[in-house]
Amino acid sequence: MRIILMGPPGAGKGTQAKVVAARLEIPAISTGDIFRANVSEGTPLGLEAKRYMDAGDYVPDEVTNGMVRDRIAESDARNGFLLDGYPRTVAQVAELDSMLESSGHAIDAAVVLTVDEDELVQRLLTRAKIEGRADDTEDVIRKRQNVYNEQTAPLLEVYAGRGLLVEVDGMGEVAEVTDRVFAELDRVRGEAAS
Ligand code: B4P
Repeated sequence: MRIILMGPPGAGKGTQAKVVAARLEIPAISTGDIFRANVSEGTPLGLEAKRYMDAGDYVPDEVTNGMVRDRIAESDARNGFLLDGYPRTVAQVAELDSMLESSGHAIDAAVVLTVDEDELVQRLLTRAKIEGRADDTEDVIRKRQNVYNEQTAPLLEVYAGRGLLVEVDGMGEVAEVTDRVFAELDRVRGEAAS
């Protein structure tokens, strides 16, 4: 399967992506994780990305698109992949469409995790205490929520219009959310097979 996992910061994309992808035996491709790995290795990409991430802004599309294009061309992504946190802008949707078109593939589902705003902020503040991420301070969390609402929330309409949007309640225990994601993916697979 080729799946997009969407949702506001703190919705649990990264958390669910790992479990879902492992069970489906496809790679979870997290743009946030790739950026953070580059930041900690001090690569030129990491230095560029860090400026934006620390401020709660999105990394420019040109940088992000090239990185995803290279990653999904790798052999482990040939039979499917789960994109965690990409696309996040209208321009990224267009770029992903072109990547898929050139390989003759299509997205099976765009899963969006929905979580109350208070719970989102609480999760990120808790993560800040545990992981100390530079973009998990209260000001930057708010900035990221705004950037999501302005730039990424409109993408839900795009995928709904294509009949690919699957909404999953992201509140509750991690395992419960995973079960809900699989219930929806099973339904999508069932519909595709019939
Ligand atoms: P991401 O790494 O994607 O991070 P995120 O949106 O903050 O978090 P996510 O939703 O994955 O939450 P998580 O599972 O960790 O992006 C970081 C930055 O990278 C962006 O701000 C941007 O600058 C840049 N970036 C990434 N992709 C980009 C793109 N395509 N274009 C441009 N820039 C891009 O969960 C959060 C916390 O909640 C964790 O501590 C977790 O343990 C906890 N949690 C998860 N599920 C829970 C549950 N059910 N109950 C309780 N807690 C839960």
